[in-house]
Amino acid sequence: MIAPISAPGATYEFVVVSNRLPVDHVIGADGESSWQRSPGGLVTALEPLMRSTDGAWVGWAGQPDLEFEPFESDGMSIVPVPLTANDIENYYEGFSNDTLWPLYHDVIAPPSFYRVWWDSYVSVNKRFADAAAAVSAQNAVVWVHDYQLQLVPTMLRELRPDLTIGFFNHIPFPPYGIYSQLPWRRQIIEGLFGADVIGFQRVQDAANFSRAVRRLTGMTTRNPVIEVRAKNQPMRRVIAKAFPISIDAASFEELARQPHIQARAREIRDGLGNPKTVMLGVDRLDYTKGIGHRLQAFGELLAEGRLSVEDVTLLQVANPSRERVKAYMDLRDEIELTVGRINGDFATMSHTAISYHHRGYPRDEMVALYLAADVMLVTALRDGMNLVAKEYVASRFDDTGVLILSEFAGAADELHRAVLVNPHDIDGLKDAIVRAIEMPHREQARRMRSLRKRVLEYDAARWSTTFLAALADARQRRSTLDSRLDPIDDLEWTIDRRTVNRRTADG
Ligand code: GDG
Repeated sequence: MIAPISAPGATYEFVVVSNRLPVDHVIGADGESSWQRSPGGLVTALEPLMRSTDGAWVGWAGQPDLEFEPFESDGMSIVPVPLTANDIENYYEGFSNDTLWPLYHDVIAPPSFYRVWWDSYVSVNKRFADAAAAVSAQNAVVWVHDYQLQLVPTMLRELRPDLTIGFFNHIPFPPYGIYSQLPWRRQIIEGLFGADVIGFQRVQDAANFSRAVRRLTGMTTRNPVIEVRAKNQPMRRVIAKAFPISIDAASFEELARQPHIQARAREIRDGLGNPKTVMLGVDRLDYTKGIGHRLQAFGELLAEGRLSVEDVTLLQVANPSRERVKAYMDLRDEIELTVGRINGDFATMSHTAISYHHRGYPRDEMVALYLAADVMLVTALRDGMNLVAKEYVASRFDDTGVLILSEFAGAADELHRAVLVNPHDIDGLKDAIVRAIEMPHREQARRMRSLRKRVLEYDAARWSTTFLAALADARQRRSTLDSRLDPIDDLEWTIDRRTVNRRTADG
């Protein structure tokens, strides 16, 4: 249900800031415009909290050159930030998706560095910071999300020193040797410093960040605290720590238990000619996901006769993504050429090798796919977390199925009982696939039980509660500390270890 906000100029105790809103503005074929929920994991994790705390969500509505007034949607206040077509080209497709994304994912694709993109990133981040400042109540908690908005924390703190600010990075933070390529490497670090708590997916990401802090600002860090003192300023503590994101696991299990979804899973298998084994890949069509490596391994196994299309089908869902960015257009061509070749070489009149689908599906269908799959292939070359791996596990309520998981996905830190692979090692990947296909049921069940325990315990609610508890802690500390932050260029960052120890001892 959508209604205009009753009180213009309203402010909120809890504000979430992300590039995209949890609702998309869509214009239908008839020219009529409407708002559609985009039920991502983040919305699911934060929705109950937004409702109970009188929260607002600040973000872009997904359409260029349109301005909207704030409105209410299903008990949430929505505060749209307008972006022009130019902003989208430079801030979003350019700096976010063609500079930061490849740089933060181990330069799997070469990042482009254009000053005009950076300028746009700065000005759009300022617009988000201004919008968040305008709707935040006195002493509110603001939670900023992801790599598109890394300058917002400090911009916001300069506008509103009273706020408690959290930042969560959904993608990896790269090792210093890679991060240091960024011409604006110092500005980004300084942009993040306005936050009280900076969350990462993996312990390694937080460590990479702390190292970049030491190298670029000369500060000493004491895990997880970066306690800094600017010249003539009181001490300020920033926490940089891993808070691995998760899914609403119970809702996946609930869907998986529904008879009509189970019937649909059987129908999917029938449609594939009922092979002994269905393997599944579900990814945004992105070069970080290692789809090509997976296809190569499968193609070689068929060529060597270790697998046959009568027995095994690979079902690959490739959700369209960033289709205006050149690297993504090239990737699509490459993947579809490979799929075509493998099918051309190995499919029979009755059995296809790869059932390939370049589109997105409703959530029910996703769960039916998870249920239909004996083996789930997650072969990311680098991934912040990979929620698909967790969704597969949450859906397998009968403890069957095998998850093959790249050690370069954040999920590998938690899902130890998956069959872990290095996707660059094609021979190793091939052996893992064969092992998964042949895995006895007892071993599958042993592994799946352990995976499910982890995913059901550490779900999205636990993730957001843990992060917000760390923020509440920071807020408590801030009430006793003056936390004004001057423009960082004027600062001489120093650390006084004796003061760190004293404060820790004093609690
Ligand atoms: C970024 C980071 C991190 C996919 N296709 C369909 C569909 N999906 C859903 C999946 C899953 C989500 O999209 C994808 O999440 P991932 O984690 O796998 O990957 P990214 O999109 O790259 O996400 C990643 C994540 O942020 C969260 O912090 O884990 O590392 O890169 O939930 O189910 N959903 C539906 N239809 C589809 O066709 N309904």
